[in-house]
Amino acid sequence: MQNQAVAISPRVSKALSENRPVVALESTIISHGLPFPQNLAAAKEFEQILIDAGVEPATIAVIDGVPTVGLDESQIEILAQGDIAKASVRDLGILRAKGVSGATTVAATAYIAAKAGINVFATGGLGGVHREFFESFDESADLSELAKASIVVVAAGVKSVLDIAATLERLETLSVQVVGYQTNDFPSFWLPTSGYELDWSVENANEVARVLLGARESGLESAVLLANPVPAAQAWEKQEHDRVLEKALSSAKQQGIRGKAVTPFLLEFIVNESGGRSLAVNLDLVRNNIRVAAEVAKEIAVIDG
Ligand code: PSU
Ligand code: MN
Repeated sequence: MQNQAVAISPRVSKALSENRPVVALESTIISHGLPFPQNLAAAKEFEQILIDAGVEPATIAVIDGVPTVGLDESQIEILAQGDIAKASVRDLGILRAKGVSGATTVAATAYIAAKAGINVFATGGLGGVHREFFESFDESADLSELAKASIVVVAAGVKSVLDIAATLERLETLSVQVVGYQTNDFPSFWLPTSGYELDWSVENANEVARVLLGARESGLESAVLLANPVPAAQAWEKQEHDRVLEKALSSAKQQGIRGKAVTPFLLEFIVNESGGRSLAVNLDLVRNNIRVAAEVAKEIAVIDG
């Protein structure tokens, strides 16, 4: 495996070579986005949802310096213990030089998955432009990397701890193709809506597949961000959501949290302050995104197979 740009597990490699559907999953959500031990159970469950749908799961992380596509159980356990670097694209060379492991963000996962030839990637929420950007200059590398990865990313929009309007503007500037899944209202993670209207929506997985292939036929190299709202029955209650988010933001400010620590801090604070309610919604929306991603991957395999 040495000197290999990306190490692909035999299962994923076989599925890809046989043109069977594969869905990539990120690992920062496991190490920094969900609390232990729920994260370990969730990581295994996420893969199982894909297996049950007849799709090969490809959880992605950097293992001992090597970007790895398709993890085994012991590697997933290491991620879930949490004592691992959060890795974006800029960290890949450093991790490789040092031979250390890292959990990949949406940015790094999309980058690696696209290199491996995977067409679909499911996550929870995308990083974005933080509020008070003009003081912090904090914009997630998720946005600029999606400009360069030809892959469908299924996500429940972005959290309203971010500046949603600014995030959508940046996605436009970066030519990331944003489409709502059966909606024209961009979802805001725990809530199915944000009030920000999207230009385009798609009705089914087949249409999503054709959007990705249409983009490639047009010579586009950017991602398709499929904005998939959490079902209304599973969403967080708006009033409680607003209260907890307000508190999380002021707490981050008070404690001077900066850089890549911001997103994990907010997520952990919100889980605790909501008494676990936000976590339940978070898990439901990821499950929902994975199910949709599985359907999209199957449609691409049929059309492109
Ligand atoms: N949003 C979530 N859960 C997460 C993340 C974002 O609802 O776990 C993670 C993803 O891995 C995403 C990363 O790529 O945080 C973004 O971090 P930053 O804002 O530091 O770029
Ligand atoms: Mn940031």
